[in-house]
Amino acid sequence: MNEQIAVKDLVLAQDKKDWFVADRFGMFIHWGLYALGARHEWLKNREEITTADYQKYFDNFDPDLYDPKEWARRAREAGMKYVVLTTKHHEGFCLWDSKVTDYKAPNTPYGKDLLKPFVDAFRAEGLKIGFYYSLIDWHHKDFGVDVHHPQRNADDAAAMNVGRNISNYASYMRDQVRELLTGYGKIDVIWFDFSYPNRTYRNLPGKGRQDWQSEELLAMVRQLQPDIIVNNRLDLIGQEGYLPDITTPEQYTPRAAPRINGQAVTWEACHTFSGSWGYYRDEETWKNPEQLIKLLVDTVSLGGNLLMNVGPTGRGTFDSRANDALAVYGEWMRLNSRSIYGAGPSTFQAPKDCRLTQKGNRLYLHIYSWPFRHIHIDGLGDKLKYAQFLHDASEVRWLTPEPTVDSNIGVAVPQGSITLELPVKQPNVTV
Ligand code: JFZ
Repeated sequence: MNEQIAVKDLVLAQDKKDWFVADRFGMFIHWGLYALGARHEWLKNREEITTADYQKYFDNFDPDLYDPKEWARRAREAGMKYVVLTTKHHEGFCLWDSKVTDYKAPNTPYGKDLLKPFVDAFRAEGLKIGFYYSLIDWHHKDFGVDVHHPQRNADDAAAMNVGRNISNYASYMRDQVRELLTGYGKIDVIWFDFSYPNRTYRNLPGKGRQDWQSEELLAMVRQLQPDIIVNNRLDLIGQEGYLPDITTPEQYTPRAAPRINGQAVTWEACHTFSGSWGYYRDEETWKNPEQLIKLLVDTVSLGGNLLMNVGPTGRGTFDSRANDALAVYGEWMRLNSRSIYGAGPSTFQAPKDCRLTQKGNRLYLHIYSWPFRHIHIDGLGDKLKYAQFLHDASEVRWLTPEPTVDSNIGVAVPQGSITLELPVKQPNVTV
């Protein structure tokens, strides 16, 4: 490793992230050979499938209905402003025409590169482009059997590592990332996944920054794409002066905005429609419309972005459940996106069963459970100039000071609170 590289010099300036923070909502896409297995993108690991047995997916990969223009249109209509695509997931299969491997889409029955048309289509719809690139690679000959490897339980697991040279793999990754960051114009996000340096299983190790040669990889990324946002999974946290550009909690909405060493950080929650990331035909854990909208609002109210995942099918389509979920976002965002784009956490305290987002001096109240007529908000007394519903711009009136009625006797009403007067019946907010 090049000792000259100081990771603290590889941190992206905050203003380069302004677009990301304002955009708030992106589409994650997990697509690879595992779409054919249609039972989780980790199936090679979960079922301990050998590379020879996994070959059937490569030999049958032919997404004849692939139409990235349709994907891009659906993403834009859902209100998503950027996209992150798995150019290579843990299985090692590459969607683009990489010069350093044969394990790529152009060598399958499909016979063509999938990435260039993807990038063109999403850019044409005005979305920013992100590439997910897996650090884990269960196909590469120099990637040793480790705690997460499909062959971790093989009797000869340790012996299988003889002759494997992880530094060849690190150099292969740099070659591939160089291809990705030089062949497709300006790339806005790169999402490396993932490090597990301290895990062990049956004497098998984990992998982290020494294996990936993370400093060198990151330095190369910065040199090729100076404005690119790099996620936090290179195992560099804790290195002198280093802060990741974004922090990426996964399938988990934190109770408060994440911090590193007490410092607020730019962050992005990633979630799925169905539970798994890759297309999973029989999964029964699809989120309902209310959960979908709340994930977005919860995240933005804590100052984060939401990266919501679709797992396309082996024919290259979004299945109907994914399209329905995207339409839920589209319908909601058409009327409510003002509370999302450019918005963030509020300086005011959200009332019970509510979330607040704020953009400048505009406060957005998201009511999760419709009350009988009254919502009390503290601290707004002399600040509130006008209130309206977002969906139809109809006026909402309020009482200030908050009335002191019999039921309030003995209750301290905070100074400066107001009481919104809502209709008894919740308006249909998606008309
Ligand atoms: C990773 C991938 O394994 C997964 O398939 C998907 O791509 C997701 C977005 O990222 O998921 C992880 C990453 C880290 C852990 C678990 C799942 N971890 O550290 O336990």
